[in-house]
Amino acid sequence: MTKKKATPQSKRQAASASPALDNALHDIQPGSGRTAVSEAQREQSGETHQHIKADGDHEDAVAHLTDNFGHRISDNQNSLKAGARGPSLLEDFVLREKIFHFDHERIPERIVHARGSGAHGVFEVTEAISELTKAELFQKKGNGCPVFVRFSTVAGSKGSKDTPRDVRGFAVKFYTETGNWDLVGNNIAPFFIQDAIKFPDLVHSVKPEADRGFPQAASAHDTFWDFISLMPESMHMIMWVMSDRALPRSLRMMEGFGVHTFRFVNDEGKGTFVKFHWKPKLGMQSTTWDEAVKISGADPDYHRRDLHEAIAAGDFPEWELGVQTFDEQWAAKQPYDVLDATKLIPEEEIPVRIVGKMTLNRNPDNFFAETEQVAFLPTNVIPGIDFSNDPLLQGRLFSYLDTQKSRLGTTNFHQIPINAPKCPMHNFERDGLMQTMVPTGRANYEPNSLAEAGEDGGPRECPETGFSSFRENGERNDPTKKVRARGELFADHFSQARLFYLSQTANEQAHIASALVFELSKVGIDHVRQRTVAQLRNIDADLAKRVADGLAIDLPKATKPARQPVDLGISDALSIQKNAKDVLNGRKVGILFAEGSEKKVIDEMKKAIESKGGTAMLIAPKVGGIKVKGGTLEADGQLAGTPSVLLDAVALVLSEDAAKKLTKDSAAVDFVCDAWVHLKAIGHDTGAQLLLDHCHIPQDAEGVTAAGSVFVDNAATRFYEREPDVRDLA
Ligand code: HDE
Repeated sequence: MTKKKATPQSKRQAASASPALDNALHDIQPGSGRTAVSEAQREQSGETHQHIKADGDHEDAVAHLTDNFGHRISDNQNSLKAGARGPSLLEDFVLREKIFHFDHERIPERIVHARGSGAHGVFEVTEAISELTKAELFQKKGNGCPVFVRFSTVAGSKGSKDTPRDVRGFAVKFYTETGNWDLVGNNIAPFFIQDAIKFPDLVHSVKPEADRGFPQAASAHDTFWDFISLMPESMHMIMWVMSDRALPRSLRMMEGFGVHTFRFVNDEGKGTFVKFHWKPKLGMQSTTWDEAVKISGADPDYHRRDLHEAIAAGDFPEWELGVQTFDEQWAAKQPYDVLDATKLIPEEEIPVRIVGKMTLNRNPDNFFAETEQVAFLPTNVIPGIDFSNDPLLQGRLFSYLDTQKSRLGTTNFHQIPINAPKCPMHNFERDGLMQTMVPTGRANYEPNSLAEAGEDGGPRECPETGFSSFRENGERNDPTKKVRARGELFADHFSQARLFYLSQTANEQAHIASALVFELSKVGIDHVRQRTVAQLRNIDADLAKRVADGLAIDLPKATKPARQPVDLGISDALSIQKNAKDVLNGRKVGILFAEGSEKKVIDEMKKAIESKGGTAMLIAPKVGGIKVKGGTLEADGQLAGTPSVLLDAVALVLSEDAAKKLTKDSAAVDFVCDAWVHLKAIGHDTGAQLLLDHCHIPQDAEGVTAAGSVFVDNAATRFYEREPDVRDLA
């Protein structure tokens, strides 16, 4: 394709020929930001290009179109083809990335509350309630924080209308200094059901019917009313849903409710039940049903548009936050259960006390990034606000975290800016899909003592200011206490460690001591070695001493056990060696041979091994047919590739000449020496003696015998007695 240079004249001509290009050219005003450096022109085949002028500012990185990895794009109108009329080329990474990204633009919509409209705002405390809650936010009049609010319908899909007869979600995320607090409520005070376990049934029944996929965003159909008619507990909410509350005139004109009974906890740890209310500054207004139906045709985005336009015009929507608070004694006297989410507390019984004001003052910058990706979690509470035992609320505490994983695809959804707290957050959670944080250092666990070694040890828990669950359940019929604690006897950390150690054979104990020496020798932090040996002293004094000796350090003082260990004696069942079976089944015996070996000896040994359930493996310097005395033999494994570490016992059937030759082959020498130091049975014929001598293996050593039936028996075991001769154990 030849490029035609755009002259001012050709631009004018093109502009007059196309309204779209007219607009593009209209955009291009000197000094109007990005477009100032671009110019529009038509290519030969008529497509419009808006590109940086040849003599424009090529240093201006922001103005230049790039792919996701920062490569500048020269042509965003044409894919790369084999000739102007040829097929597209696979190497066109610009095309492929663009389409790939587009193909994956959608994420699963919310199962309920899919259609929503969001706004940013601020919350301000208008009356301190420190006597009720220790929540930092409510300690002082004038305290405040940013918020993000998402209003929603419940039943309809993401693209459904704004004005069905439906409940409206009223979810507020408070970005407080002590963490996010999500008050995820509705515009209707009671709920349909009393227990979380019924929620999937409720939602299935109201959603489009399973076989036909309709009706959309409507409760007026068989399955919903079938379910409701069998669910008398829903009748209270049904009253509200059939009322004009389900037809709000504007999202700005709805009340909001926390629905559940929550709990305030004050500085002294005293709990007070609380129900939350949002009161709109504009009061409540509704449409009529007929109006709502017609609005859904005339403007399906009626509420979203209304909210957006009001905020854009500076007519900021406002709500007051109110609380109804009461104690268990009061609750016990009511003719309903305050833990039952299908009930409300009449305001005439307990007036709503106004404690704060919320103002929505900023539209989202990006609908997807904010309104779609916002993830509310009823578990997001702050110290001073806690849950009640409402069984519906308890189910929600599980559900919301869970749903975000399938909606947003990653456990790191908290890193999406709209979900991230605006206060500092630090912990030891790591990695996972779409991780964007790059934590430094190696403290990804605690407790740790890395700080003592001059490293960053990371953050620490705080019983003073950290969230600690309200201890007394307090509710009727439930005297149990919620604690983060363990039973008393869990504090005995050493008795059974001692039982285990003392139950081992002397050789096994030496292995444990040596393993500790090895591991701790790899530890570069001195105080960690010291502390570990100090812990060992509570298990067995001798063990601690052996390890300290092995590390060449002074024996440190024992750590103080949380609970004094007791002597539990010895349990033979804990030892491997005491319970060894010494059978050949499952074990592999290698037979090393070479040219000139006795075929008969090899055949007989193979037969004897297999008759006892073992596997015999022939190994030779070469794998093909090897001439042996009495015929030819093929090996199963080549010597260099089949070291004796892969075998449980080894037999050496070699002519003297072959043995002599093998003393010069490190694979053969390692084969024999390793079998020896790994305490394996070794069988050999007279020819192989030369190789054994070369490896300094004593003639009458334990487990080293002639390659006959004794060897086959030996092959079923390991010769731990030999160990002191081959290894210096701790
Ligand atoms: Fe929800 N609810 N819900 N819900 N709910 C969701 O969470 C769920 C309940 C409410 O604008 C989901 O992030 C269960 C009561 C609102 O993003 C999901 C139960 C109340 C929103 C979920 C309930 C609500 C949701 C879908 C019974 C009023 C929209 C996507 C135990 C107090 C929040 C998501 C937003 C959203 C589950 C009951 C209000 C599936 C299991 C009661 C306002 O997790």
